[in-house]
Amino acid sequence: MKIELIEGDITQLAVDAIVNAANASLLGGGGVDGAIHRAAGPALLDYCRGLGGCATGDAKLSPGFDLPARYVIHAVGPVWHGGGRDEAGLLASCYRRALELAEREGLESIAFPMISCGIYGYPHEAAAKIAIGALCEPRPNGSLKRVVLVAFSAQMHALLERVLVDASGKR
Ligand code: AR6
Repeated sequence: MKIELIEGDITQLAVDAIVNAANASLLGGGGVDGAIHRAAGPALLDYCRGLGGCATGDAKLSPGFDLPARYVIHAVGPVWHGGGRDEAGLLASCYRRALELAEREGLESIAFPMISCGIYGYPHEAAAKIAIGALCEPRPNGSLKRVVLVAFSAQMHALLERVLVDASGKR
């Protein structure tokens, strides 16, 4: 699977699902979570109240309501505590679980933000390697045809481009 890099606002993307960098309550917050709830409208929060939260490293699906995307997959990334609390395993798990949910629904396109790279403080280069590693894992017979990784700054876009080139050199 080829990963597509985009610099911009994930809430604007007309893909089957956008992934949210949520917290365990699934009741909204700042960063990309706040932007997704604003763009989706209040029905998203009402729906999320019924989901009963989500464990770190896991993900849950909701409709996209007023978003151009049909679904939101709410993934809960780890807070960075220095690396000794299985942050890397939990972060990779978010990407894998979101892909699994998308494929269970038969979705063809999905866009991810850089989970844990804002308020949760994950070091960007380490997170980029984990994200790209997880998104490049083979998924035989999966439905997804388009996997997009969204950078919210030119700096993040340049970092992702570099990590992606390094990763493809190793395959
Ligand atoms: N489109 C794409 N990427 C974005 C957007 C956007 N509109 N807005 C921010 N980013 P963060 P976290 C990038 O902080 O670190 C919330 O309060 C941002 O630049 O949104 O996983 C939740 O409720 C960064 O690279 O998520 C949790 O409590 C990346 O998205 C907590 O923050 C993730 O930054 C989760 O923290």
